[in-house]
Amino acid sequence: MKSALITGITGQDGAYLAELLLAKGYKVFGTYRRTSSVNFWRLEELGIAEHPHLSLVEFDLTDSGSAIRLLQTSGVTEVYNLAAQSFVGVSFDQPGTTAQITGVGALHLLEAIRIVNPAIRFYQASTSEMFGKVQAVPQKEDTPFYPRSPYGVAKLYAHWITVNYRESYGIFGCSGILFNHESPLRGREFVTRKITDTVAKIKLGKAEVLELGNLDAKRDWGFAKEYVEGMWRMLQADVPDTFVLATNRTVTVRDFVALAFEAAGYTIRWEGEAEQEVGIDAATGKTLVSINPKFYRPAEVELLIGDPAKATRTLGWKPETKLEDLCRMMVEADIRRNERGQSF
Ligand code: NDP
Ligand code: GDR
Repeated sequence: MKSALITGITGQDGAYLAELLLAKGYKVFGTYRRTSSVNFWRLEELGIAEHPHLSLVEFDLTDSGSAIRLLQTSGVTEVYNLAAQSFVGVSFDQPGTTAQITGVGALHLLEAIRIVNPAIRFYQASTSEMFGKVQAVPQKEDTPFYPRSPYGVAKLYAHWITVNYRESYGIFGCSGILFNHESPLRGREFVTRKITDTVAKIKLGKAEVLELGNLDAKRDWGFAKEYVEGMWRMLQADVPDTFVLATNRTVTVRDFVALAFEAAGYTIRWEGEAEQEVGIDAATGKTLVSINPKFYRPAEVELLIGDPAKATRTLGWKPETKLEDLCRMMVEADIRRNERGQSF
């Protein structure tokens, strides 16, 4: 039986990857943090929390000794490092913690692999945030990096240390440069889920207005469930490498807002500019969207659009779900959750 370790199994990607690996017959070890309240709602929604081949183990990525013990006791042959302080906005307020978890955390796992069993295959969850300030479009594996947040800088360290351990010690380390990917399991602090959850609340009369920051940012948004398949394919390849996973389509936050309201039966008309911009319900004239500058970031990534051609060519991976369908899936899931009074 193949076995894998997933750090960050309580997050969006961790839950989908666990579901995929369990379906493929893996024994899965998933790490979660010791906190005052448990956070297994995603595993529960997917119906895998009690799976007989799933072991949940307490672990913090900042503790290098436990990384070594974890690999010794679990005996896994694949490690997927998905754990991170993954919210770009928070990384400006907590740059040190972000560096320790999101950056140096990857080193702890690579060192543990080097010490315990250098044949273990390693996946690092890299990000389009490493491209940051636009140097070229579409962005691909050889586009120069220019991160624009402490999160992006930390991820760049984790990316390069993965490449370095591949080249220095022959470790099978893959870096997946994934563009934004969303789903009904996305955390509510990220913009797509904040939008779909608030749209659902407005529809049900539980909220009045959706407050956002920069509506002009453009993102290449795909469906998370398809992206975890790409992670797995990277570790099954003949040679370790770096791959971009993206849809090659970019859309503004403003257009995603309009799509989400449309999925709930509203048509949005935009009026005003910059901080005065509002989104109005075309049927009633009511303001449904407004700008709150507290959601602006000190430095912004304006435009992301990725070219996944290498992953398609080498791994046979390609995105399938259209953004309109993904957005509708998220709005409908949030309407159901809000109707049931669920708050995650
Ligand atoms: P989430 O924020 O949903 O999940 C992050 C996970 O990391 C959670 O399980 C969290 O645990 C865990 N974690 C945080 N800090 C620590 C720590 N100190 N020790 C151990 N675990 C910790 O992220 P996603 O699932 O969306 O993303 C997965 C990975 O992919 C992340 O590394 C992210 O940066 C990266 N990425 C994501 C993209 C996306 O669009 N989703 C795009 C590109 C890269 P807890 O539940 O306890 O907080
Ligand atoms: P991002 O995702 O920073 O791209 O990082 P997020 O959804 O947080 O922001 C996307 C864009 O929307 C703008 N924005 C807002 N964002 C949030 N969160 N809240 C708001 O109210 C708001 N208003 C406008 C942001 O300024 C930004 O331009 C995500 C994370 O999953 C990272 O871990 C991952 O590496 C990258 O995607 C790829």
